[in-house]
Amino acid sequence: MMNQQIHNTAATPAIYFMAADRAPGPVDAGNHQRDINNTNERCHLQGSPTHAAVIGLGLSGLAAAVFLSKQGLHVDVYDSSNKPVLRQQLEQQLPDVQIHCGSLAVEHWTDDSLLVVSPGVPLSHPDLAPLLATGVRPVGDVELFAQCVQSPVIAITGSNGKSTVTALVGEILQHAGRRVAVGGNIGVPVLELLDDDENTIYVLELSSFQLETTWSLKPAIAVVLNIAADHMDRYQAMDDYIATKIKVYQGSDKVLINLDETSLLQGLQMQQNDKEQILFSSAMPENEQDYGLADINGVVYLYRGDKPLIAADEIHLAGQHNLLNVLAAWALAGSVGVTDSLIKEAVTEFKGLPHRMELLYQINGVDWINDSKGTNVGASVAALNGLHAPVILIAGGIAKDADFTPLREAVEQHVKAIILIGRDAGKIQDAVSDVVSTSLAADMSDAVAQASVLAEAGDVVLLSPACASFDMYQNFEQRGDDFRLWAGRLV
Ligand code: UMA
Ligand code: ADP
Repeated sequence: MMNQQIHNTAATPAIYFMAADRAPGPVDAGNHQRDINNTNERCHLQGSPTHAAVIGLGLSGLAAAVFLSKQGLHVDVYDSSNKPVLRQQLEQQLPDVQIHCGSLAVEHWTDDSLLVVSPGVPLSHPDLAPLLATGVRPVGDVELFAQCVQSPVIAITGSNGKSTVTALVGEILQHAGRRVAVGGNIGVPVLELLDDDENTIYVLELSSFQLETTWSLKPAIAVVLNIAADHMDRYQAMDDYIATKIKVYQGSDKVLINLDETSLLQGLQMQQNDKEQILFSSAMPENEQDYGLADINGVVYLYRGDKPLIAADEIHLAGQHNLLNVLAAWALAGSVGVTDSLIKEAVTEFKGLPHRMELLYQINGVDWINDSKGTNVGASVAALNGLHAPVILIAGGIAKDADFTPLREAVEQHVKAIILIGRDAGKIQDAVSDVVSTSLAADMSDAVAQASVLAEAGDVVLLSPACASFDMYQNFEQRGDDFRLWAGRLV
C-alpha cells in the first residue's frame, strides 16, 4: 500500500468574532501579542478593590494583570519561578507592574487588595497559607470574568471531551452567524475574550482548577460532560474532584446532564436542583427535550426525543465517546436557539481538533494516530475502545497519582504491545504487564522506532499517553508534534 501523509485541516482552538469591527474567522489562539482585552468599559468588581496580587505569570496571570490594570487597579505579580516565561511580555505591556519571582508570599496587602490565583497554582500552596488563613477569598480569572460579563455564557466542563465540545459549539454558533467568543481552558484566557458587545455569546471550557476559584458565574447553560479520575495529585479524593466540577451548575439557568454518569448523578443529588434540565445519554431518550443514541437496523442515530437528528456515520469523529460529545454540543447550541439544520451542517463539517485521535499517516498499511491529548486513563480507554484494529500503544508521562488498573480491560481487548515513555512508565508497566507485552523507550524517537518494528499491516500505532506531558515536554501539543515528527520520518 502507498504511504500517505494525512493533512489535518482541523482548526486549532480559536476565538471567533463575528462583527463588523473584526474580520470574521479564527484568530490564532497562540498569538498572545494581540490586544488582549477588548473591553473599554469599567466593570464593578465585587469589593471595589484598588490593588491586586496576581499569583502565577502564565497565560491567565498575564491576562488578569492586563485586565486589572485597565480597570485602574495597582497590580503586583508573583511567580515561584525565577524566570517566568511571560516575564518579558508583561514588562513590555505593563512596565509599571512589579514582578516578584521565586516566592508566592504576598508582600503588600491591604484591606482593598484582591488575591487572584492562576489555575495551575494549588490553593494549598504553602506560600499562600498565611494570607488564606486570615480569611482572604482567592479569585481566579474566570471569577473576574463572571463579575463583568453581560451577555450569555455556555459553560463546559468534564474530565474529557471539553475542548472538542467547546470547539464544536463555537463552530456551530459561528456557522449560524452568531458573534461568538471561544476560550478558557482550551487555551485562550477568558479575560482576553471580554468585549462590550451585548450580542457576543461566550463558549467557555472550564477546568476543575478554574472552578475552584469561581463563584459568580451565571451561565445560560452548563454541562459536566463526564467524570473520570484526573488530577488526583491535586484533590484528596474523587468526591472533592466531582464537587468542584458540579460547581459549574450552581448559577446556571439551564443544566445539561449526562445520564450515563452515575458518580455525577450521585454528586448532583447533594444539590437541590430546581433548574430546567436537558439530559443526554448513550440510550434512546425518554423525553422530548432529551438527547441520546439508538441503533435502527444496524445504523446508529443521534436522537432528540423521538426525532432522529443525524446518522453516526455522517460524523467525522471516531468512537462512541465522540457521539456523546456531539450530542452535548447539539444540546448546548440548540438551547441558545440554533436550528437543527444549521447544527447538522456544522457537525458534518467538523473534523475534530489536532492531537485528539488525529490520523497522521498511513504507512505500509499501518495507521499512525496522535491522541497526545489523552492525558488521563479515561481518555485513553475511550481512545482504545473507539478503535477496531490491533493497537501498538505508546503511553506514559506524569501519572498525576492515577490508578492505571482501569486500563487493563481495554488493553487486553485492543492492544498487542505497549511502549512506555516518561517518568511514570513503571507505574503503567506494573498495572498491565501481566496482560500485554510491555517495553520501555528512552524518548519518543525510540518509542516510534520500536513501534515501527512491531507494527504489521492492519495495525494501528496510537500515542495516547494516559498521562500529562510536563516531564518531557512543555505541553501535550509539543508531545504530539514530536510523535508526528518521528513517525513522519518513516513515510
Ligand atoms: N506557577 C507558580 N507556582 C506554582 C505553579 C505555577 O508560580 O506552584 C506559575 C508558573 O511558573 C507559570 C504560571 O504559574 O509561570 C503558569 O500558570 P498556570 O499553570 O495557571 O497556567 P496558565 O499559563 O495561566 O494556563 C492556564 C491553564 N493551565 C492550567 O490550568 C495548568 C491552561 O490550561 C489554560 O489554557 C490557560 O490558563 C488559559 O485559560 C492548560 C491545562 O493544562 C491547557 N489545564 C489543565 C488540564 O486541561 O488538564 C487543567
Ligand atoms: P479535554 O479538553 O477535556 O481534555 P478533549 O476534547 O481535548 O478533552 O479530548 C481529550 C481526549 O479525551 C481525547 O484525546 C480523547 O481520547 C478523549 N475523549 C474525548 N471525548 C471524550 C469523552 N466524551 N469521554 C471519554 N474520553 C473522551
